[in-house]
Amino acid sequence: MRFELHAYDMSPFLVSISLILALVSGDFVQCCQLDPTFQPGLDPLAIAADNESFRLRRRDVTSSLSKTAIKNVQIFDGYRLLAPSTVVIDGSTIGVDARGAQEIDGTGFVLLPGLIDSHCHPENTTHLEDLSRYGVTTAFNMATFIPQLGESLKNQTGLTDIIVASAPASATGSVHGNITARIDPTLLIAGQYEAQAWLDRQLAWNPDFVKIVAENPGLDQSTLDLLTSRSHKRQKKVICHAATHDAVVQAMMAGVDQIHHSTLDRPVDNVVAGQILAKKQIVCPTLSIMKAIVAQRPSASYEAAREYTQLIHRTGIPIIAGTDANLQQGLMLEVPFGISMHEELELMIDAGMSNADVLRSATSAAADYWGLRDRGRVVPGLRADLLLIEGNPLKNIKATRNIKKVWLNGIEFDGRIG
Ligand SMILES: *[C@@H]1O[C@H](CO)[C@@H](O)[C@H](O)[C@H]1NC(C)=O
Ligand SMILES: *[C@@H]1O[C@H](CO)[C@@H](O)[C@H](O)[C@H]1NC(C)=O
Ligand SMILES: *[C@@H]1O[C@H](CO)[C@@H](O)[C@H](O)[C@H]1NC(C)=O
Ligand SMILES: CC(=O)N[C@H]1CO[C@H](CO)[C@@H](O)[C@@H]1O
Ligand SMILES: [Zn+2]
Repeated sequence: MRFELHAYDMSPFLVSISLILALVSGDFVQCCQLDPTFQPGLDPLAIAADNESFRLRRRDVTSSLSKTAIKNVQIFDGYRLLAPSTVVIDGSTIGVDARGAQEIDGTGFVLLPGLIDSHCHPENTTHLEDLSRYGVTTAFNMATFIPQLGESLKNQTGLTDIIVASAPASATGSVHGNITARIDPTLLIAGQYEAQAWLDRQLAWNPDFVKIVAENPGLDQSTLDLLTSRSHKRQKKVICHAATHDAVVQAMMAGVDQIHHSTLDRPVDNVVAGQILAKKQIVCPTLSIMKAIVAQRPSASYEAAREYTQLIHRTGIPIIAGTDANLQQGLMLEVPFGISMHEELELMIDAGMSNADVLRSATSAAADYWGLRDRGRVVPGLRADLLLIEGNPLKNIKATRNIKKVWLNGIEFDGRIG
């Protein structure tokens, strides 16, 4: 590896590096390089404090909550396209009664549930604004090394709703472990005997779910199994990073809830896919970052990732959309926030999914498989997380890029759209 950074430097830069490397386990260790001029040094606690002050400054944004009726609009309700009708945004939820509402003519437009990016790494409020302007109303932050930073992005009024992972569980001496070691070596797991203490420490700050890493060398099967079963006992979902064939098999065997990324070496076979299906596991292929990795490292195979996704879908395993968006100066594997979600939808279609399945994977299916009952569909009573576009995304998925308006929990995004 080329990284020469200072131990214990807790810069958010390192926080991000760790997740990108998250993708380069096993045979792909040399995939990324840093800009040699990069100067680490941002203080994550200062970012957290700033993001908290941003939250306070925006308190008044809630006053922009009002009642709006979008008339004569076609609705993709999370499952299918419905004939034109009226949708009411009443405060922070989708309402029923259009009386007294400001009207918007929705003729020629399609209204969708706000998009859900099931895998990304936002760090500051600019990232939230970028997600918001592209209609991503919920995003899952897939690695939280510093709880204060994770928490500081949650519940920011009028911006993307962020749901946060634990720190990623990784083994001493693994690719991920070596990165974790530079951020906070006390977050490493040296062997199964340390797994319970690691989990207790993470659950103490109450992350929304637990993230673990399957890689070789890495955590052994019994440690992955233990982390998974103990998390389940504490009612936490377990999401596993797996970017190679063998890592996917490990994640399957551990019984995790979701397997993230796609295989960059070779796809799994029908037998493994059948086992993933039988265990009711969910896959999030993150094709956007797989593509970014392959562009850096030609010996990694995008075709393997694509075939893997195709087989997963053909087998009937539920798929949810995620990008692995992250933005860090100096890092060669950047995937921008928000716009990447629209690219991801296109890549999933290229991997054999129908337009309707792809839209579900980014709305209703994502909400269902994450257990979010308050969103993901255009139904009265749910959060008014909505995306108004021009054009029919069931005919041409690129229509999701023609964004007209975005509402986040009932608040219309007031910055530049798209
Ligand atoms: C989210 O923020 C709003 C406005 O600041 C506040 O009223 C609400 O209690 C917060 N909700 C949570 C779950 O923190
Ligand atoms: C992690 O770092 C150790 C010590 O520098 C090194 O021996 C080991 O090869 C590294 N592991 C991987 C998988 O790169
Ligand atoms: C957030 O980080 C990006 C780099 O990814 C930077 O360009 C932007 O200025 C930062 N925003 C804030 C508010 O610090
Ligand atoms: C917009 C805002 O206030 N966000 C803050 C988040 O943290 C960064 C880094 O410290 C600040 O520059 C931003 O001002
Ligand atoms: Zn990631």
